[in-house]
Amino acid sequence: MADAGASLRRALERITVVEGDITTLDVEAIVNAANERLAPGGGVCGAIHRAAGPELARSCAAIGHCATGDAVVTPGFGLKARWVIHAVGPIWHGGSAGEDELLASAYRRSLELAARTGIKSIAFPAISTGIYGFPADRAAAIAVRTVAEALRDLEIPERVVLCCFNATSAALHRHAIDQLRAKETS
Ligand code: AR6
Repeated sequence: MADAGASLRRALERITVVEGDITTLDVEAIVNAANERLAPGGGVCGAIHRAAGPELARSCAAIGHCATGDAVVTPGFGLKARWVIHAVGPIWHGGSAGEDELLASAYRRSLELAARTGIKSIAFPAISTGIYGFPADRAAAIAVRTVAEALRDLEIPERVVLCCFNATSAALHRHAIDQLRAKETS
């Protein structure tokens, strides 16, 4: 068990939390908090589509659909990032409809797809915590644990940025990292 704790702590060192606009980050891929139809929407999705340009919507339309908890990849077009991974998180229905597992799956599938695509650095927004209404503290704990556990098994991405849109969200993610590190050290 000591080895498992040490490898999770090493994985946590590959995760950084930043506060800002994900469309401006200098990473190979950014993750979009998408919907199942892969249609341009509001929130971070709207910002990503605006920054990437209309080719992104055409590329999404050609793929057509992505199930909740899953992810697909397109080029980044006008973005600094070469790739966009479109991950569909769950809509919050109170917590008894498998939301936790579906949110974890959206993060895990994004990282697996990134690894298959050869992506070394990737940034995530706080999936589902805006328009989809997932409680931010609960989502931060799931995001941190899922990313750390997935990185334990993946050589790439080497670096994962959790890009938070405000100070409260950044504090929740930093707290979740501290909690997990403390748990794995004790
Ligand atoms: N950079 C980083 N984070 C951002 C940005 C940005 N530019 N803009 C917003 N956020 P949301 P969801 C944060 O609502 O809850 C769309 O219409 C935001 O503060 O973007 O998964 C899609 O098409 C929040 O913390 O995504 C779907 O239909 C987080 O990003 C639906 O909304 C996620 O908020 C998805 O809803």
